[in-house]
Amino acid sequence: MSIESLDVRYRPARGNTVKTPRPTSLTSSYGCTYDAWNRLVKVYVDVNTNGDYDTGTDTLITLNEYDGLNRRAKKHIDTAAPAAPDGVDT
Ligand SMILES: [Ca+2]
Ligand SMILES: [Ca+2]
Repeated sequence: MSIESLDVRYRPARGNTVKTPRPTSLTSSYGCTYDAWNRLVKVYVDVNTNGDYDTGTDTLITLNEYDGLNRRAKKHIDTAAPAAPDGVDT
């Protein structure tokens, strides 16, 4: 596989990566969402392939929470990812 075949997409206005290859399957990808301060908030499997995160449909594998000083205060992860993502652990 060549680097040119990877599907990586950016949101041009802000330069944030909105689609990135999965580590275990480079031909598949994860979606990424950011808040108004360009902080990575969600990484998800776009189950319905519409390019947006949909609660209840897409599988969330990372959820980051930040404090008022832009520090990541909490990171929720899906320990089943990347092999078999089933949503962030509670
Ligand atoms: Ca979706
Ligand atoms: Ca999980």
